Amino acid sequence: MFSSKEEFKNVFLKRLEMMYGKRFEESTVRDQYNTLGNMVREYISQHWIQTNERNRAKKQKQVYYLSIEFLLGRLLGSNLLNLGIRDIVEEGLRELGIDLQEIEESEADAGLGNGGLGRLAACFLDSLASLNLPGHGCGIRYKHGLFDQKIVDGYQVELPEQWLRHGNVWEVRKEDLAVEVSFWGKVEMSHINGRLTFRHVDSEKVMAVPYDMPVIGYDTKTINTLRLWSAEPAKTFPIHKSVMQYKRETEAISEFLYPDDTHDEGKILRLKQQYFLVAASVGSIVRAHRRQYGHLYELHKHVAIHVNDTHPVLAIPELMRILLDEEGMSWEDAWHITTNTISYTNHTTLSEALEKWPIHIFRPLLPRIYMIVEEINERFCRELWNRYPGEWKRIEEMAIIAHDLVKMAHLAIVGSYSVNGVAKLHSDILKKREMRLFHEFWPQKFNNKTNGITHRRWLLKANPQLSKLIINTIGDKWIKEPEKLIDLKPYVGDASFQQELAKVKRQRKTMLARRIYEQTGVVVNESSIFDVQVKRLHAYKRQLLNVLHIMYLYNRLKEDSSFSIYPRTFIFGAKASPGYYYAKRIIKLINSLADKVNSDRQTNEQLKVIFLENYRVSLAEEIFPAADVSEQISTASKEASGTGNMKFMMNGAITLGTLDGANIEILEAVGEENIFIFGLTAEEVLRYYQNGGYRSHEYYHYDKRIKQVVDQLVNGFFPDAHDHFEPIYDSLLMQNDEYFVLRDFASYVEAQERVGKEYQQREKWLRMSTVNIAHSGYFSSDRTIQEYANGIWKIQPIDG
Ligand code: 26V
Repeated sequence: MFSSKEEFKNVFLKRLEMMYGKRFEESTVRDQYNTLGNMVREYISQHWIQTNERNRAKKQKQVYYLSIEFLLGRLLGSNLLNLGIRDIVEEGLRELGIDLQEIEESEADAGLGNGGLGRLAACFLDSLASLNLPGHGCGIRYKHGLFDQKIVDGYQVELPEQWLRHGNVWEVRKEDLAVEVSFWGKVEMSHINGRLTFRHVDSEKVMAVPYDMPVIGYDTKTINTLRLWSAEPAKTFPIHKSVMQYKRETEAISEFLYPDDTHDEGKILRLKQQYFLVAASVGSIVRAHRRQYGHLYELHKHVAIHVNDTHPVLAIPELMRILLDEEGMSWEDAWHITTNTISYTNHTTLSEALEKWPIHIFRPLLPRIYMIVEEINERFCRELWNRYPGEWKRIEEMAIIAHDLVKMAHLAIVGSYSVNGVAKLHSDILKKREMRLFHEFWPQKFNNKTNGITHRRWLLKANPQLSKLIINTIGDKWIKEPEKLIDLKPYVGDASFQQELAKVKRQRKTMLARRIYEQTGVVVNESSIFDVQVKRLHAYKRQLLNVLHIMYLYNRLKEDSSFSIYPRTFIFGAKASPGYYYAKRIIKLINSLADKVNSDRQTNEQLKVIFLENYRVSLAEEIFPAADVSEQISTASKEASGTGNMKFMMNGAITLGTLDGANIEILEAVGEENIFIFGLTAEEVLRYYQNGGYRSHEYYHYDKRIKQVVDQLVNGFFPDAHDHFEPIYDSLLMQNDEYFVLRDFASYVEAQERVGKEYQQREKWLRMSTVNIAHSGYFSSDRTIQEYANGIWKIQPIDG
């Protein structure tokens, strides 16, 4: 686009005047942002076209990653970075008196996801393009992403998110590629030329209009596509409904992202969203394939469709429907193609998150799809019967449809050629427990792909200070090959490297402290330990354990004058699902504790508690680089992987965690002297669940520290909360503490004491921090995506 900053400035000024009809001096930050965005779009357009042309010409296998969520965050900064023009742009703008950072911060986060699952999808897109792999995302263009969180009097209040308010420079509406999606109606059967045929009639049509966004790889010519579908009224309106009602119901499909990441609410609109995504995506994939190859018999050789969790799993019956009803294939041929095209990732074993749709919702909304699911189920059960004659119980447990419910995970396993978990422990639990019977039946389908994160956003972009230090120390090869970060290993004990590392961390802590002051008015001690827990609020993630420990520290500081600690700043960020009342009470608890602790002159030199509102991707980019301690304290076996743990590690924070999810693999990578592990193992937890034997009140009675903090939830210690924390108290004692908070308390306190001690051994701590950074390359999503490409999708990079 421009090889020098002079050239950039000229083009920028001219473009700004052309777009806005005003001089640069009168332009707003938004004008400048849009100008820059448009320049980038224009710059990449040729490469985008060429990538698509090359894909067609070379007939290379393509992968389509179907996901109900893509949590992208801001795009200007990462696009400039991946194009390698960020420095020129920054300098050029500086000479014009503009701060690039200010322009970047004016961009709204594309927050089309809840948390881990959606952010993983976004990291995967970045890695696919950066590895030159032909892989595209398919999702929904929600008008409103995950709600904005405000904290009012310590309580969470949700506001509708409005990322499209000022338009979206990164998208291209492609009306000509719209796809019609059918709901409701009935299925007519008839015999044509001796073949039973099915017609879906009297249906209500919805138009799915694609908005394409370019996915720009780092230092490659590859530009992949993220296709987001928007729901609009179709050309033919239904006759039995008012125009207004039809329009409202249609547009509702892509209006809101569901703000829940566990409870399957069984809402009809959610099933509509799922089928809408699937029908539009599979429809456009198949149409493109048919145009190029003339038939669909070899679809699986040219296309891989990946379903991210069970939400897009209707891709299986939808593809079957097309092959059977539109292409006239036999069931056997259609099934062969489908089950060699679709692969599936499981992201959780929490039973409340496993999707099950009641037949009375499913069948009327999607009558033909339901028939196909029924047929898949019948054939599958017959196969089971042949293999396990007489084993009714087993067959009932494995069936796709049972007790008037359609089990989406079962459909996913039966209709795909690969099923993977997202960390070793999680995949083992799937094989040995959650999906044991399926693993017995199809052992070869199951595999593990440990999650990763894009080091380009989470290190290179989020932490330019640390990136620069790493480049000055070992060069820049790690940007393309993240595992080269291991070259830092010789510097773990290097005094001057340590000094620089400490300086970088301090600088980032100062920056975060400024943000904390802006948002909360609280001044934090920049040389205190920044101890951070940022993630969705969930009982199993145990923010409560963190809180109870802080209460314990506070009590000791108040009561025992000989007790002192190295100063700590506990930082939280978390959104609670609007209907998850327990989680909302924990948010109030954190804020009540913050008020109490931060205003106590006796302790607030040593202890501060901060709740940062509206945790999201852009805020995360400020938090990870400033963290000293990474809290990963879920009940073992519950957190499938975690990916925040990897972002912290890559930025030099030390994990304080349970033996859960990918924490275990972080431990294996860094060694036990470079991580703080505590608590029950997954096996111990699962044994308790199976055999009983845990009585939380024993821990309450025998450990004075526990009794004191638990009592403080209800004894007036938090005067502004009245009886608001009673359900938390009850969960710990009356409901026997389902997540083993009290069981792990002592072990957690002890691990926290080690953290405090070792932090003061500066040289040792910096050594640990360096070891963590050095070993973080394995957790780049480049490694993960390479494993998917080789092991599951069988795709090759696009050359030249
Ligand atoms: C489930 C549901 C259920 C219905 C309401 C809407 C909704 C939205 C999302 C989900 C999926 C929850 C599963 C999930 O996010 N799992 C997380 O996936 C991460 C990436 O693999 C992993 O690191 C986390 O440990 C895991 O909790």
